[in-house]
Amino acid sequence: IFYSYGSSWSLSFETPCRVQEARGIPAVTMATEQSQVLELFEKPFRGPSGGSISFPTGEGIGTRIGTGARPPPELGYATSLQRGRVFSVFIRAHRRAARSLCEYFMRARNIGELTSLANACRNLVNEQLFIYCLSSVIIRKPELRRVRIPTVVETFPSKFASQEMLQQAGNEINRNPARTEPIVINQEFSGTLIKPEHRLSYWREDYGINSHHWHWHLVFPVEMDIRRDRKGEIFYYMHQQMLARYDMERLSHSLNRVLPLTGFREPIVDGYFSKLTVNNSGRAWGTRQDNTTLKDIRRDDFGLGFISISDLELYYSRLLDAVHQGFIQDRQGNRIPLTDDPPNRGKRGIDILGDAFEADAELSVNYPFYGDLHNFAHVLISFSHDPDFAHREEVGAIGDPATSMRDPTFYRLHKFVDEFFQEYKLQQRPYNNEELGLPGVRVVRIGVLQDGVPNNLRTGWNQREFEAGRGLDFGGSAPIRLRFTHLDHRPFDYHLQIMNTLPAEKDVTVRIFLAPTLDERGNRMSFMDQRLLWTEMDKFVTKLTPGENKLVRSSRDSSITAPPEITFRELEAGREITSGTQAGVEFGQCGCGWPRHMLLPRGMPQGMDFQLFVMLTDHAVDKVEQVIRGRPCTNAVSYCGILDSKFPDARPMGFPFDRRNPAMINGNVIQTAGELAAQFDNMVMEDIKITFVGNQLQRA
Ligand code: CUO
Repeated sequence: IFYSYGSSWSLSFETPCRVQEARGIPAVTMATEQSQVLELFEKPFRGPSGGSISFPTGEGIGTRIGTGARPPPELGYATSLQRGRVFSVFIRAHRRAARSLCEYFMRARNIGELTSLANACRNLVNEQLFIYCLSSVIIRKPELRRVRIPTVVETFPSKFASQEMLQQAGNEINRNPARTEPIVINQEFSGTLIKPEHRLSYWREDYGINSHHWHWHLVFPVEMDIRRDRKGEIFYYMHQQMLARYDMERLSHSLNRVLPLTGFREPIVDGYFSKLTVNNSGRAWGTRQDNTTLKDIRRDDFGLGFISISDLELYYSRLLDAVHQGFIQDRQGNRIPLTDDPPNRGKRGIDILGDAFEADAELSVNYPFYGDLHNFAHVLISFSHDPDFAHREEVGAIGDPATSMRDPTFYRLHKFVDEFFQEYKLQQRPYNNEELGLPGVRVVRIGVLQDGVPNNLRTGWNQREFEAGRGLDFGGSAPIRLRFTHLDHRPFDYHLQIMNTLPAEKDVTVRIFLAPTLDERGNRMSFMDQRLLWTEMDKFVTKLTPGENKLVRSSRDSSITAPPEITFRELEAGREITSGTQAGVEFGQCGCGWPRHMLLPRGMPQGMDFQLFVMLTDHAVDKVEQVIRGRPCTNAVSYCGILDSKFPDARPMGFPFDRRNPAMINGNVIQTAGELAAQFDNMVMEDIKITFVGNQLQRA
């Protein structure tokens, strides 16, 4: 079959149970399977003797604590991680353990077998590793596609709510075990506003973006023998887009765009104190003071040998050489050209560089030479407070994808990573008229409409509750509900008026971007200055009839967002999909995707100027022929791809803003995005405002 970015007009909603029943699988079987899975995910820290947690002995890796029983050999390295400690995909020894455990789970042919395998090892392996591999296998295996994974916010509430909050809740339950009404605690953030950076705490500590990042790294794992189409490129693009969104948010607070780390020898300006615990025993994440200097590390408790800053500098220098020389060398010394215009749709340079920089030892062209730069950088920063385990301190929050986006330094690190990719991108030729244009198709007008108001979008605070008790060891029958305050907006529609002057129908890809109009100084931006602020809002395919076409597209159908997190309670009640455009379980989400409530930047109370950029391209050029296998996970395609299938847009990710602008078009000098749009009928820009109304946002 042929698949591409979906059009919301052609798909209807169908409940999962109906889909399954139609295939002869009774709903009751599904419910039983789902409840078996929920049982595996509930209270992951409950120990072999009803909740005990093992404390580190100082040896960590290689030390097995728990039942005393010898682990079965088929678990391989899976038991090499201590229980009660952090599991991090940024650490190679942990990835090796994950691969063993995932391979062990992959033998399951159905939910019953998975449950048996899981119950046989759950007291022998690290709790976070256990949940990671269960989640990974449930997403990957076609035989398990009928069940859903509950939100990681409820499985590991200690990664999303402060120890103080959870402790208060526990105390309340202890005081009154018969309590039936929920305990509601309003969220507090980790810092105070005395530090201007903390104006962004609500954004960095949002449960949705952190959950997305956890899922993203679950779906695009490193060294797990899983092949994902354009993985290196999507690593670059998804993180670049998160930075663009962060910068939009910063400008909404009159803060400058984030600055990159300038190397590994300068003090790290921003500290971070997460207030979170890594498990229910109160073991805290490592913290970092402002202006901490990085040091060489040796953390045998994490299976990390000696990692020096010089190693990272060497890797960086070699990678930069590759960019500047225009080729990268494999282990046999072959020179592989780096270009984003490879012949015969070969692997793009950005994809090769992404694999080498992240890095993935199995995908990097030369892992021993180009190293493990990005992962090591996470590791080095996450151990900067205790590089040699002298203080027996735990890894910092930047060492785990579920918590790393809380730390302001995450963005400086990833800005450093992105500057490398941009160094490469700016060496690519600009797009030409043929690539940018679409003769015969004209975008006449675009705009947005929210609650009947044109081109002025409102954002404000909303709240969402989760049951923390699902992931905690304490508490009786009373639900421990946590109420998170988060940014949100009312849904809105894009309205597009398009003229197709061709004599026939035309399939087009509609690309919608948003960027702030003004820079930090209040000036309009050049194309090159604004280039990295353009955030993808939506991308979809539609068929234009000859003549005038009026399209209405809902913000809810965005190609970057996922539907709201699914809770234990909702899954128990049989809810699998609340809304969305994809039908049935097999086209359901896998948790990856930017949270819908964070689609818009905050804007300003007095209104902030933004620009919408809409571009139509020829779908005949964009399309990718492919067969969808397994569970496609087609939500948030632009950030998460389609599982086990090709990325459904042949153009470079970020097109057309991933490259420098053409200097001239049709004899006209191009210096701004507006000047570019003015030269092409298939592009248009529109000024809009985003106004932050605080608590006045009506609940959606
Ligand atoms: Cu997602 Cu560094 O890759 O955090």
